[in-house]
Amino acid sequence: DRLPELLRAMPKAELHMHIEGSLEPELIFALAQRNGVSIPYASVEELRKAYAFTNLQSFLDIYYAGASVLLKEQDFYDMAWAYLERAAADNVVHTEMFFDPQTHTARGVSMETVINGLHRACVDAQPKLGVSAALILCFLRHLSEEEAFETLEQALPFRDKFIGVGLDSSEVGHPPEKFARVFARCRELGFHLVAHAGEEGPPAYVWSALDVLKVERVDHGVQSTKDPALMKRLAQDRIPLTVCPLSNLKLCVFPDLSQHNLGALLGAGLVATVNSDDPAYFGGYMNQNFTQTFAATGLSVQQAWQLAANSFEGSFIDAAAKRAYV
Ligand code: ES4
Ligand code: ZN
Repeated sequence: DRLPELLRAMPKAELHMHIEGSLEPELIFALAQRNGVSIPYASVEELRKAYAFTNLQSFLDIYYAGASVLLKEQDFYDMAWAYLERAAADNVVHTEMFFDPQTHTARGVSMETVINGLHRACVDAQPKLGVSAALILCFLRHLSEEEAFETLEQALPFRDKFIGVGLDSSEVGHPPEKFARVFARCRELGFHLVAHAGEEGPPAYVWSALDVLKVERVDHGVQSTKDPALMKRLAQDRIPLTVCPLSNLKLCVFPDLSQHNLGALLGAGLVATVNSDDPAYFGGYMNQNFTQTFAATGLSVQQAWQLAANSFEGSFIDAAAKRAYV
């Protein structure tokens, strides 16, 4: 069976990963030591054992704790570089990385430190790894829209270093429309717009991400299959869904990978893609997401090529470069 080898070898784009979710326990411990930060785990093994989640919130609590070791610009560079090396090993040739500035500015780390460290790794990735890398700033939806506006203000001096904005963190109870005004402002400023919607939340949140926030892409969106009218809209407008199978498995969105609806999304003609989300926490980078999902669901060689083509179609690379891949 040569399908796993094809899945590993095919060039692909990653459109949904949180750079803070690429921090491996070993790097968390190394940075904690380097910065004199104490973390409530005695060892790498003990920390890894805490990676047993029941839902999104149980993961987010540990994810924010892990990010507390990041203080200096070099820490952000080292984290991004470790991910970019893993991405290159999986034949990811383009990646759009989310970052959560509020997780850091709330601890007294400056926006400049965060963005400069991450951006320097992105710049180095093209010549050194053959990976083109871009950044998307995410607002934390459990915080207020006013705090999102303050974050945008702090980031605007560095606007040439990120290509878009997104919306992440605790979904249920924090619908997209809570951020209508700040997304309208980001749209005026010319940023690309994406939002997590329909990960745990209802199809109504996907509708409002599209119609209120006017996002170009929906992150996750797997709950959309519950609403036939929404499926039709996503297919007609070719709105990409950035699906994260191992994340969905680990956060119990699906009881088993064999129950995942990626095949149904592709079958309905949607521009679905495969992504790693928080690879250090969910048990796999890009190629593990592809190989495990294909093994569990029986997707075909043709669907492998479709997913690779979708990843470039859904990306924010310029139109001429896109045509070379799709
Ligand atoms: C996230 Cl899986 C997921 N969902 C929502 N927000 C997030 N931030 C990091 N990973
Ligand atoms: Zn995510």
